Amino acid sequence: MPLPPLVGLIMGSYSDIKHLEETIMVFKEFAVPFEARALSAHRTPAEVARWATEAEKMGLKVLIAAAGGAAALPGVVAAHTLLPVIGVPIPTALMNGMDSLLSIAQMPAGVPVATMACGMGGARNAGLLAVQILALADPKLAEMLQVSRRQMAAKVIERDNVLQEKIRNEYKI
Ligand code: RP5
Repeated sequence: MPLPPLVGLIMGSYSDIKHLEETIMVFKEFAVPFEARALSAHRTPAEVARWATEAEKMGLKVLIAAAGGAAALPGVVAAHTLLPVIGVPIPTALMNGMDSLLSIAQMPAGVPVATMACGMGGARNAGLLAVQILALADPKLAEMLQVSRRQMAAKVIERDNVLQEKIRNEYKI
């Protein structure tokens, strides 16, 4: 039987899913059970309110809300719950996602949304921040995060060595 979801991932439209693959990869990597919904703050406001209001009762511990353009979804979700809400700005054709980023980041005092960067990095960081929040109460997840950070650092060092060799060989310096 699948484990009950701990993270709720909500997106403003099914069309957003292609920008959230990195978030889902993080859940796979850390074996974190999650549920995904595509509901709009503007087109289906009642469903969004119901989902966000019931999220804590459903056992979810952290929510990720992604939206593009007039991206009200993360703020609306945050207005209906005390669970931490991570906002992911979806890139847009008109303004490369600057519209999404500012809509999500500029929350009024009292209702915070932890806003990620726009683009692939932000989508991955949303998943990682959710895992870090869960890891506060889960030492196994915390250890997995430590391993992941060490692996990331090792890759950077490896590329640094490659760079130095390239400079020596190609530029003869
Ligand atoms: C936002 O409007 C969604 O999050 C999506 O990024 C954008 C466009 O939605 P669709 O018109 O593709 O459904 O609410």
